[in-house]
Amino acid sequence: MSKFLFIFSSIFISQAVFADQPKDWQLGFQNPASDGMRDIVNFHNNLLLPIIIAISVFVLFLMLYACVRFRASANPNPSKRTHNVTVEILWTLIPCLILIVMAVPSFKILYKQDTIPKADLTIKAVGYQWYWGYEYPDENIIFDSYMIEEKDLRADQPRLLTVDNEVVVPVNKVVKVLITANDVLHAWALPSFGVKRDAVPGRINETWFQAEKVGTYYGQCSELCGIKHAFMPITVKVVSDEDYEEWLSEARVKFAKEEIENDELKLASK
Ligand SMILES: [Cu+2]
Repeated sequence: MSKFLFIFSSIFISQAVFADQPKDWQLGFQNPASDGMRDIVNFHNNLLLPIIIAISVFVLFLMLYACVRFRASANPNPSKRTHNVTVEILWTLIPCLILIVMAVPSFKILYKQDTIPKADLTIKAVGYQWYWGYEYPDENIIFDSYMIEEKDLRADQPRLLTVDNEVVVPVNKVVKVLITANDVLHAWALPSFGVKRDAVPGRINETWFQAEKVGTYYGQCSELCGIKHAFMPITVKVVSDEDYEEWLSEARVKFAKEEIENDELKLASK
């Protein structure tokens, strides 16, 4: 019963209840942490949901009305009529209008998300079977990001979502994400930022987000990519500018790409 109540209440107060990661018995979206996701959530809550509810209620009413009004005992001689031009025009025209009403704001959101503003920093995400590799091309940083096994989790870390090396980005900055893959199709997805792009071998897709709140955000590979598809999560840590600078200075040493390249050069010159 409590589960039912939770589902029921979460439909109406989902905004307030949910944080930055999926919750048990969650039905709605995660809390938006970017402008793009807020657009999506508003579009869903304020337009799609009312339309869905109105249509469902209307169809239910028609069914109940037909069951009662035309039941055999009350209506022993059914009408033989098969066509009604007015009704046929209406049930074609009204759904068309509903679709147009939905399409206009939907395209607006789509095109807004497709236009990448001037980026403050760029990261590159590469999908592998089965983990994510990240690069900060302007910072000479490269590292891999593996899921942490359940037995190694700390108490505050969510299962199947925590990784060893998180992506770290500063808050309120435009982050451009270049996405590709090295073996099969993957997809880089982060629900709270409203971001989801396919990672395609031999091709670079791009997307962007601007995180509004400091925190840790979780996503998952969203393209079926093999046996461990469910075990290559995405963790993005949004931090203040100072914390980001601090992380950068550590990461430049810990995850330096230069050495790898130098070794390759040395090998090549031999
Ligand atoms: Cu994958």
